[in-house]
Amino acid sequence: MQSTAFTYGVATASFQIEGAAESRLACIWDTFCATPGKVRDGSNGEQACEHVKLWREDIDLIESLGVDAYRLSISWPRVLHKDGSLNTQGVQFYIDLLDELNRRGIKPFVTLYHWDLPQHIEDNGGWLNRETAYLFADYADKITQAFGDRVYSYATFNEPFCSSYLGYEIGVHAPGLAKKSYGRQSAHHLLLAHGLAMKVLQKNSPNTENGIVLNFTPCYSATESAEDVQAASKADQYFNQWYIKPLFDRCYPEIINDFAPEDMPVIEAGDFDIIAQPIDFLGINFYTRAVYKADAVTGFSQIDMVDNPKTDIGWEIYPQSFTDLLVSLHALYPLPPMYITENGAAMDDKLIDGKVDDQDRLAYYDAHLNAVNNAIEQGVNIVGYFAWSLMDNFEWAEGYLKRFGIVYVDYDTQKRTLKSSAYAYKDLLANRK
Ligand code: GCO
Repeated sequence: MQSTAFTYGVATASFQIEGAAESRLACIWDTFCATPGKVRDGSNGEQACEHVKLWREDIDLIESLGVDAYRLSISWPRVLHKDGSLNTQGVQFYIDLLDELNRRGIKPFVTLYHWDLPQHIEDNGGWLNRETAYLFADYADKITQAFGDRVYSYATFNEPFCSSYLGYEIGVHAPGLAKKSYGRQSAHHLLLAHGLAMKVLQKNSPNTENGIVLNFTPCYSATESAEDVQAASKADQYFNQWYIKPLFDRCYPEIINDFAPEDMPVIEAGDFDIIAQPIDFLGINFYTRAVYKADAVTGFSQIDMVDNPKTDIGWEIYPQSFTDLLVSLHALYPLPPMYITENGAAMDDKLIDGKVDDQDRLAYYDAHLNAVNNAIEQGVNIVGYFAWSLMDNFEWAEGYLKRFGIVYVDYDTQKRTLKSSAYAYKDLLANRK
């Protein structure tokens, strides 16, 4: 796998690092953070890593790692005004950043939507409103024209599962709504928005690699019993296949046939033809797996693998499931080249004498890079890998309590410190053949 053609990078997202909330519109995560009890440490994204202020130093940091690429996201509320016109100051921030990345030979991988929906659009129904899909396509149109040829790759969405299921179905992410039909309807509109925006990208930016980023939590059955095997399959359809199957097969998985009428999303004629636009790449985000058993009420329920190793956020460490996932997707769909757009671990880091010796995270990366390599050896077309994350940042409902960075951030001083995992990544990249 260590051929020079393989792209290695680090990833971040706008709301999680930027700060400078005063120079953009409010988004759904500002509102969610301001709602008591939603974010564990009661924090918000107002300062975060102060990346808008410190971006030049952050690019130095990225360059010092020797990566080929940097995956970032654009804050929709920073680049458009309420009337949909471009906010030139916000756009200029990204243009300067993109120019600097290009000047240093670091390929910009740009995600258009990493969860920070402008609040005024949410006030009009957000992703439950079909109109939002068209507003997204308009945003994609304007921003791609403004960026010109500065971008190497565009992803329409990051993890529509999280936006729809976590945000609109169980309410643990912004906007915090909780109803099954909301989850399914928002998912449909996010996928529709993806398809509409892909058409825009193909027109405005035919020379970039254009695609989407999906997250997968492979589902295993607790036992070999037929009931548990079926439960795992249903969970997989609901949490994973729901977001990829429409892209290739123009339909939702068969579990939709189990739905009560009131849970069914409204799907208009022709929607699947819009959704199933050809993509140049598929981005895969992977962190962990889940194990299910049959449940008489819900069909499937997740069980805790109590005895297995876990990261600081409680996610089981099971690298084999990463290989299994990649191999299974390859078997199920006619996939374009894939990038691992996120992989990483939250660990309980300690800054001691100016050092963070995160051997646990380093071992996670080692095992998961091996898992990717094993998939490549089995014929899966994986062309790049991005560590999540460049630096510690705002971890959504966990606030600043969970650290995913390969670089440590002291939020009081904004000092960045490379962890052992960052040095190891740097060595890996420096010693490529
Ligand atoms: C994700 C998000 C990241 C998270 C990471 C760890 O795509 O889920 O891209 O924003 O920080 O996954 O939870």
